Amino acid sequence: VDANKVHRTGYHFQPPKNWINDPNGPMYYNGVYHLFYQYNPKGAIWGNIIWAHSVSKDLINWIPLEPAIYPSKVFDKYGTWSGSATILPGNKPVILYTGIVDANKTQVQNYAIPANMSDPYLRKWIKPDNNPLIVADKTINKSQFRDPTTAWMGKDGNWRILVGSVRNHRGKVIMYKSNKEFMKWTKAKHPLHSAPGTGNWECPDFFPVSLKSKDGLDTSYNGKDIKHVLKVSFDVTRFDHYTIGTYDTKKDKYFPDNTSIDGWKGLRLDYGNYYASKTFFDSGKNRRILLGWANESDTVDNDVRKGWAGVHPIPRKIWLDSSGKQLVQWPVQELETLRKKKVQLNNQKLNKGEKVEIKGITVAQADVEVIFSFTSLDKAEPFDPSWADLYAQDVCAIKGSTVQGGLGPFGLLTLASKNLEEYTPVFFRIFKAHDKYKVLMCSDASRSSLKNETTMYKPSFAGYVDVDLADKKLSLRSLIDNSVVESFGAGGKTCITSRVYPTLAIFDKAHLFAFNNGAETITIETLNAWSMANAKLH
Ligand code: DQQ
Repeated sequence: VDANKVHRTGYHFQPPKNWINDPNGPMYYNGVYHLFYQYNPKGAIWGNIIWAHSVSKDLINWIPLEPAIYPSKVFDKYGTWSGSATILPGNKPVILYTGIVDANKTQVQNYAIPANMSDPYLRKWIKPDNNPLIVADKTINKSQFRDPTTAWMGKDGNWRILVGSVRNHRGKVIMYKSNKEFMKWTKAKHPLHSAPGTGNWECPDFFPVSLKSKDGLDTSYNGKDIKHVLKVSFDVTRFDHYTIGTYDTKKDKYFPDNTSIDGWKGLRLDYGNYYASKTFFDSGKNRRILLGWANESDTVDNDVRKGWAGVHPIPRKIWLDSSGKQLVQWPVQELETLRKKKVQLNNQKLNKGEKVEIKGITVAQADVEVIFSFTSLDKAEPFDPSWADLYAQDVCAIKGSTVQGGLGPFGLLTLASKNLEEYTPVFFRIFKAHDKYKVLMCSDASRSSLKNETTMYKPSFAGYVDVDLADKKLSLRSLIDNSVVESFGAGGKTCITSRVYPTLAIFDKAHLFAFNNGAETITIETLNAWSMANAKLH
């Protein structure tokens, strides 16, 4: 096999070669989904960044187009960094992006518009000469001032956007307002929000979610029965953090609910390798869609050797959980068109130490949905109070899939070699804390590869799942794609994306098992697994 091809994805978005990072300016326009993304046309490491462009009818199969935005003017000569699209009244799309203007990485906010509105794919974009639209004033650190959001219109008819920044370790989103012409932006009196000790905030995203329905809302919607979500990418942790809160339109400020922590230990969109994400409102299907970026976790040398780096996780529908306390995400239903051969298990018991192999499909490129059940919570292990200060990830590193437990660990062993020299377990472990049960979900890369480069990143990613165990069931879905394991616990309440590089468990040498290493017997109520066809990615 061609070494460059081993870990390429079959249905997770990636171009034929070179480096990619953030999704940019996603939008649904005249029946077409547009994806722009940060791309290095010259190699497999970050640099020379342009906006590459692909379009799709289903968010799964993509048609590559020519680059849309690339350095060419004084206001973006040193780089065209991340940004967002807004569809203005009259059905006119406009892109806002960050231009790098000098070797000191001075950042300004620019706009671009389609050159030819009758081209259904909007291939060519113009950057008018009245750019930049926004430059940093003297209170702003001009090399940490980037990633404009989709604009929203307030009740006063003025547009608003956020730009990510930092001052004295206080991450913030600076708000700018413009009249309806969209061309004259002034800084608002206060940032929409900020938080101490969080470092630089990249790729902010600010959007309304419904308290009543899983449908999405237009970014400018500001009626009744909604909450707002502020998501920012923490430069320091490299995770996408969010809070749910109230947008006070009079003060033009955002107040997070105190149902989660507003900082490093708060909620994350994904507890794995997932960064610089961005949502958009899909008016075709009335849903909000989340796109993100999963970087390599192999060494830079290996990235260069294989000639590519970075993939995009599957686009996810995103909505507010009925508790109002967190978001829920699920792969877009269009993904299911790639499902081919199916195998099924029903009512299969797994006693302590048992595992069952799932055979008959291409398990290195598969979609697996499973519902586990158990008859009692009595055997749940005690939750060590000292773990309360740790990240879930640290608890997973202590209590891995082979450490026998009470209720769990149980789950899947993905991308496993025949004799388990390599495997990436995705599993649950249920603890009893003083007044409630705590469900830990792990996607543990520590034994994913026999490759042993010291700088290779093999984290024991994990998050807690805030789920009602009254029905004594837990569900898990994993999208396995050669070097991607993208998992959704409890219907998408906790999501974890891992990048792994097996050397034995590749193609038809990969195996898939369900396992239980806990004293409580676990039942696989149903397990459906499908071979996944290749998507048209290029
Ligand atoms: N990537 C872009 C920046 C952004 C960062 C540069 C996040 O605009 O802050 O490629 O990954």
